Amino acid sequence: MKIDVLTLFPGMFAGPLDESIIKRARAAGLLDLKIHYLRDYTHDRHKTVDDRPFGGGPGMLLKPEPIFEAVEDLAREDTRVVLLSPAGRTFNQAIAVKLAQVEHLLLVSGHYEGFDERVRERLADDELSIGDYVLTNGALPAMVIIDAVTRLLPGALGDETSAHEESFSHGLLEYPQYTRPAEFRGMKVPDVLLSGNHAEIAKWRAEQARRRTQERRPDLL
Ligand code: 4FV
Repeated sequence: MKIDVLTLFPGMFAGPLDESIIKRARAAGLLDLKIHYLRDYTHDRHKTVDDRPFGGGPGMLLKPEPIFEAVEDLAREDTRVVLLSPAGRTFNQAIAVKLAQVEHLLLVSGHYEGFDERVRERLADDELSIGDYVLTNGALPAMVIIDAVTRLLPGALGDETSAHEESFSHGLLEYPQYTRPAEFRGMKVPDVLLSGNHAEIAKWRAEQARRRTQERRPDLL
């Protein structure tokens, strides 16, 4: 999979995407990730990417020209151009699964008060928000999406099954899990998990996942 990111803060991407599973996926050629600096698509001495909103109002907006030039430079036929903004549909596991099947993803991360509307109208195939809160810029949302999508790429996770047996994979929250020691500070692991009776264990886990989802996220049911 190829992911290109357009951002005003390329430095923010150094670190989170150079560790663990993402690092291995890049080294194994499962993910071809490139970060692009929006100011590289400007032509004036001040490398201007923003301007005041027509009609007045607080703050600045991202100008259309640098973003159009960047997308026209980086996008191919099969590219899915995704804007990151609080006005987007809320990102979730189902969307991550879909995006993991895309050949080429171009993530456009916002800043200031947002994008000139013509970027949204003409360039965006999709617009995603990682949650109903306002961040300083779209770099973290881009990293969140890259992380959630990359781990779903075949071969990215050591044990493929883990991607199938996790929260949201069946629309439910995950069941409680335990590892050794079987007793810790008087807290015992549920006997059913020590029974070796896999049918009973599966039944218990399904009950627990439903109960936890009912309690914490009835909206998922
Ligand atoms: C955001 C979000 C987000 C809004 C103003 C960047 C900031 C600035 N992006 N999910 N929540 N973006 O808060 O995606 O443009």
